[in-house]
Parts: sequence; structure tokens; C-alpha cells
Amino acid sequence: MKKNSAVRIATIGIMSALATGLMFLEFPIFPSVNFLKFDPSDILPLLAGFIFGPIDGILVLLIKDILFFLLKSGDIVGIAMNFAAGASFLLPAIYIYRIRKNRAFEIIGYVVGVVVVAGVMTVLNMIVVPLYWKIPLQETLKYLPIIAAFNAIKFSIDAVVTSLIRERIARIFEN
Ligand code: RBF
Repeated sequence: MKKNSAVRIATIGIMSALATGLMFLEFPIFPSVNFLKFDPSDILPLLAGFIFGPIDGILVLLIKDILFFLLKSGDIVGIAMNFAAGASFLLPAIYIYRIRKNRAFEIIGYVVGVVVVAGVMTVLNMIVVPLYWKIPLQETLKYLPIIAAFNAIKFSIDAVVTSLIRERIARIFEN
């Protein structure tokens, strides 16, 4: 699919703005780790990745995070973690889908993406949380299963929603 670059750039802008808006809906899933927040904004970078490719997906994710940092959070650590999570889900999902663009590879991509994001973010949190909250690693280890579960739940929800709407959205860009 060759895409008109004006349409591509405009779509990236609209998707980034929509994603920023969706990120304002953030709320914690587990009260004990209230710095881990769910929001559905990563669906838009994922859709951009499916339609235009992984670089554009990462671009929507990056613009969303920069805008949210400037408009609301002001917390560089949280934004960096949000970006790391979005990217470690998006990249495996999109690269696997691009091997064969069919339903089976789409689903394998989601599953691998969820496994990768849960693994990567659990390790990253073991490094960042002791520094961020100044609590010993020993203490942080107690939260390891909740951190893995949080990321698995968050990105499974994103995967299910995306799988339901991806084709309808992608069709808009066909021709
Ligand atoms: N977001 C995730 O999706 N997965 C994570 O594992 C994750 N770890 C975080 C760890 C810390 C210490 C902070 C401050 C944030 C983390 N975030 C993570 C981002 C968080 O859920 C939220 O999106 C941002 O803080 C923006 O409000």
C-alpha cells in the first residue's frame, strides 16, 4: 500500500492528538501500585503502526507522550516508562504482523507483544522503582507479580480493542 504523504502526516497528527486526549482518562488498576495507570491511548500508535508501519507508530507514541508531559504530567520518569511500555508492545506486534499480513500473524503479534511488554517493564521497574521511590530492591521485588500483571492486563485490553476495530479503520486508508 503506497500512502499519500499529506494524508499520512495529517493522520499521524490527528492520531497523536486523540491519543493524548485518551491518556487523560488514566487511572490505577491496583491500589497498591497507584503509579501504574491504565489508559487506552496506546491503541492509536498501534493502529498507526498497522496502517503506516512501525516508525509512524512510534512517532504517534512519542508525540502523545511529549504532549501529555507538557499538558499534564510533568513527570519525565513516568512518561519515559509509558513510552518504553508502548514501544515494547508495539514493535513486536507490528513486526510480526508484517511477516504475513493475516489474522493469525496479527494475533501472534499481540500475544508476543503482551509477553515482551510484561517482561521488559517488569525488569525496567525493578531498576527504576527503587530509584524513583527510594525503596530497597528487596521491597520492590514484592511488587514484581503485580507489575507483570498490570502490563499484561493493560496491553491485552489494547490488543482486544485494536483487533476489533483495526480492519474498519485500515479500510479508510485503502485506495
Ligand atoms: N506504564 C506502563 O504501561 N507500564 C509500566 O510498567 C509502567 N511503569 C512505571 C513506573 C513508574 C515508576 C512510573 C512513575 C510510571 C510507570 N508507567 C508505566 C507509566 C504510568 O502508568 C503513567 O502512564 C505515566 O506515569 C503517566 O501518568
